[in-house]
This record gives sequence, C-alpha cells and structure tokens, in this order.
Amino acid sequence: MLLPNILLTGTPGVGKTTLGKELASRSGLKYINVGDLAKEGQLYDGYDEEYDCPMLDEDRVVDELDNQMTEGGVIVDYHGCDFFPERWFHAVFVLRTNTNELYKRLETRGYNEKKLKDNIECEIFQVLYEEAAASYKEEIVHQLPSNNPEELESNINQILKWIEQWVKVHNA
Ligand code: DAT
Repeated sequence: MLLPNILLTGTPGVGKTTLGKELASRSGLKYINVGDLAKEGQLYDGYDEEYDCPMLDEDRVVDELDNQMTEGGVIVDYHGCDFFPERWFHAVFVLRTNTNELYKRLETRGYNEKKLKDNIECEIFQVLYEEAAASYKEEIVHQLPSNNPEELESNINQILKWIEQWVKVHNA
C-alpha cells in the first residue's frame, strides 16, 4: 500500500513532537525526529558557538533517511526544511504558536535569554513558514495553530483525514 510522507515544521516549542508522536500512534505512520536522529548518529559537521549547539550535517541526514522516505509512510519532525529533497513530502504542516504561549513553553525548557529571544523572533517573523513556502509547492504547505489542547486535537483529526484521503486516492 502506498503511504504519504508528512513534514511537521515550525519554531522549537510549537508542538511538532507532541503532534507527530500522537499522529504516528493513531495513523500507523512512522515518526522520525531529525534532531534525535542526528544526535544518535552524531550526524554533525561542526559546532555553532553563537547558538551553542552542534551543526547538522544535512547531507548525511538526507542519506540516512532517503530509503525510508522513498518507501513512504513517514512523519518527519524538524525546525527546518530547506535541505530535504522536495520529492520526499506529500504535505508540509507548519505549526504556529502565539508569542506569549511560546515564551512560556520555552522558558519551561530552561532556554537562556538569547535563545528565548531568537526563537520568539523566529516565530514572529514566521521564518519557518517562509522557508517551507520557498521550498515546497504552495498547495502542499499548510499552517496550523498550535496554542492549546483543543487545537492539538483538531490538528490530529485534520491530518488523519488528510492521510485517509491520500491513501484512498493513491491506492485506488
Ligand atoms: P516542538 O517539538 O515543536 O519543539 P513540543 O511538542 O516538544 O514542541 O512541545 C513543547 C511543549 O508544549 C511541550 O511541553 C508540550 C506543549 N504543547 C505542545 N503542543 C501543545 C498544544 N497544542 N497546546 C498546549 N501545549 C502544547
């Protein structure tokens, strides 16, 4: 059976992991967190002193995932998307969170002032939405509000319906 690949993207803290894991458990698709994958495989090619974090080796991440993505049925979670092959994804969902709510979530994570400010600006200037819009066809990029549990549930249900429809059309 043909299954779609879905990208969940957006600023850190918007709820990609929460949504991705729940979707995977309800749909049977496989969930992959690119940050965790890179950490496990040490898929890094340097260290960013300014942001105090390792830099992703994007080519190795793409090589690592390409076979599974070609097979289909994968939900990818990452706060970036311009280095993934365009052919991988059938739908791209950009989660969006209001500034106050995002600030609370990131503060809980213990982010320092600079990291907090950078991530809040990233959300205000819709950096990840613009990256997605520049990297994928307009008709497959969708923004979803992710501020509260009701929106989470609604996002899950919308995406599950989308998957069901995609599977029907592509396996007819
Ligand atoms: P991300 O993977 O985008 O970094 P996450 O899934 O780890 O984000 O979520 C960050 C925090 O926010 C976490 O404590 C769970 C909470 N959260 C996620 N989605 C939410 C929602 N729709 N409503 C309320 N809280 C949410």
